[in-house]
Amino acid sequence: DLQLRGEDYSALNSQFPVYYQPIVDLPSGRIAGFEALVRWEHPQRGRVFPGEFIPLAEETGEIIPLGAWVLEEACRQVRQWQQQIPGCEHLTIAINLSGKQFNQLDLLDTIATTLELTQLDPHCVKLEITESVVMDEVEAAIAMLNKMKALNVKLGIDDFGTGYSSLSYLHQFPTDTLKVDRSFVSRMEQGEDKRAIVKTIIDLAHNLNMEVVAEGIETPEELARLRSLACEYGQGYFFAKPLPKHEATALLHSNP
Ligand code: G
Ligand code: G
Ligand code: NA
Ligand code: MN
Repeated sequence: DLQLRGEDYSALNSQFPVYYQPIVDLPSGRIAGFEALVRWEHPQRGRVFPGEFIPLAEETGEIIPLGAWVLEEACRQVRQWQQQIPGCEHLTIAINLSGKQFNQLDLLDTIATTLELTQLDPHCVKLEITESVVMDEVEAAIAMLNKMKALNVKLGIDDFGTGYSSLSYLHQFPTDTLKVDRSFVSRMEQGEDKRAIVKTIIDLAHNLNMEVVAEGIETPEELARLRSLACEYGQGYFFAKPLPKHEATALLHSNP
């Protein structure tokens, strides 16, 4: 019963609000940006989480207009924060792309049009593709990533470590960031061997000139360890859950 029309923005705004989870610069503790995470406020069922409806939207193709909506709404919002809140001039926004979006050449036009419309600096936009999507058809993925890179946006590999990355390909990806999957972060306190995995991923990323975002930071111990491993950015409930836009706005005002 997911029914969407790309042009129906007022319905999209109320039924598919975009939430924002802070991404923190670990050395300074300041908010560097947000990840956009869509929700579905279903008129009958109440709030539905994306883990449930994104796969459905992928199957039906609705992910194309829904994804375009999230991209536009999030870019517009971040541009507004940059302009209206002192110290937020360089705020970034990370946006998830599904496999179906990534495999459509139209995506390039959608990105270019959205950047033009919202006047957001492309360097402030980071598009996240999961490891399993880029590894599905590696050569085609590299070609697409290079076309996206030509639009001057930043690129990130999401959920790193959960798929089957061929290390021989990783250096060919024009990506700026690796996101360490939260399953690795949450296991760090279980022992030295678990910590070694996180350290290895971070060192690998740095050797490939990529920055690292650690997902799912929930405790001060995890935060301290990630700082000591020179991880650049962190995200997780320790800092904040995904927030509706007015709460994210309030947080930015109180966290200069
Ligand atoms: O917020 P939650 O933990 O339920 O999100 C689950 C997953 O849904 C996330 O890992 C993310 O990959 C996916 N997701 C959230 N928002 C979007 C979106 O706008 N587009 C796509 N393609 N996936 C999203
Ligand atoms: O990588 P992906 O796009 O799937 O990750 C985003 C999802 O992770 C979001 O849906 C968000 O709700 C969830 N998330 C973010 N921080 C934490 C955390 O600290 N703990 C847990 N369990 N989930 C988190
Ligand atoms: Na993500
Ligand atoms: Mn992830």
